[in-house]
Amino acid sequence: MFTKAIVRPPAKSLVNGISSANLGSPDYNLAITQHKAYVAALEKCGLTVDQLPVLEDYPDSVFVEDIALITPYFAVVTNPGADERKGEIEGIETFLAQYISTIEKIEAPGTLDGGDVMMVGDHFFIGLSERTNLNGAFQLISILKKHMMTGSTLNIGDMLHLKTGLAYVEQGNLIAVNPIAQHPTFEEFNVLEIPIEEAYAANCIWVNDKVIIAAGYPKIKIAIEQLGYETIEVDMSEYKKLDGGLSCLSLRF
Ligand code: CIR
Repeated sequence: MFTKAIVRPPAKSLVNGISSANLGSPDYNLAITQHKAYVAALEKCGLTVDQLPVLEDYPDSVFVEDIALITPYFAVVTNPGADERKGEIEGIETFLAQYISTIEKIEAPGTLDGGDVMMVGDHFFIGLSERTNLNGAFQLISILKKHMMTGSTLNIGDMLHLKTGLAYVEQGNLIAVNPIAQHPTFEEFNVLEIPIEEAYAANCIWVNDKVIIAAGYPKIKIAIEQLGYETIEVDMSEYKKLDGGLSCLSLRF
C-alpha cells in the first residue's frame, strides 16, 4: 500500500515543454485545474500529497516521476535523458532525505528517466529508450542488487518511455499496448491489451486497490473495472499535449 505521493505543480513555462504530440500548446490555467484534480484523486486513494516547489526554468518539471525512484528501502535520483530536463534534479536529494535515509544516484554518462522504470514487487523492468541508456540501466540494476532487488532491461521501440504504453496494476495484471503487450518478458502476466485508439490511457496508476485513469477512454475503464478495481477518472488533456501520462505526474511510495 502507498501512503504518500510527491508532485510538482506545473510552471507557466509548461507551454514550452517538449512534445511530439502535435496537439497544440497546453493551457496553463487548465493544466493547474487538472493538476489539482489529480492531487485530489491521489488523496481519495488515501495518500498524503507533498508538493515540490514550482520550477519556472524547467517547462517539463511537472513530470516529476522522471527524476527519481522511491522504493521502501531507498530512493534513486536519476540523470534525466533530455538535456533540457537535467537541472530538474536540483534540490531533490535534500527533499527526499525527509522521507528516506538512503539515496542513490544515476551518474553520467548513464541516463535514466523514471518513466522507463516499472516496479513489480522486488523486480524492476527498465525500458531502453531515447532517455534511458544501457549505462543508466546497469547502474540501476547494481543499485537494486545492493538492496537485494533485481532489474532487467527491454527495448521499447519508438515509445517515449516504457510506461507510456504499460502499467502494472498489481495482482499479476498488466495493462499494455502493442507491441509491448506481446513482449516475451511479460508472458507470465495477465496482459490486458489496450486497443490502439485508447493507447494513451495505458498509462494509468494503481493506488491502493483503485486505478486512476485518464478520462475519456471508455473501453479501458470497463476492462479495468472487470478486473475488479474501482476506477477514478481525471482529465489529462493538457499533459497529453506534452506526451505526459498519469504516472509521470507523481512519485508514489
Ligand atoms: C518529456 O518529453 O520529457 C515530457 N514532455 C514528457 C515526460 C513524460 N514523462 C513520463 O512519461 N514519465
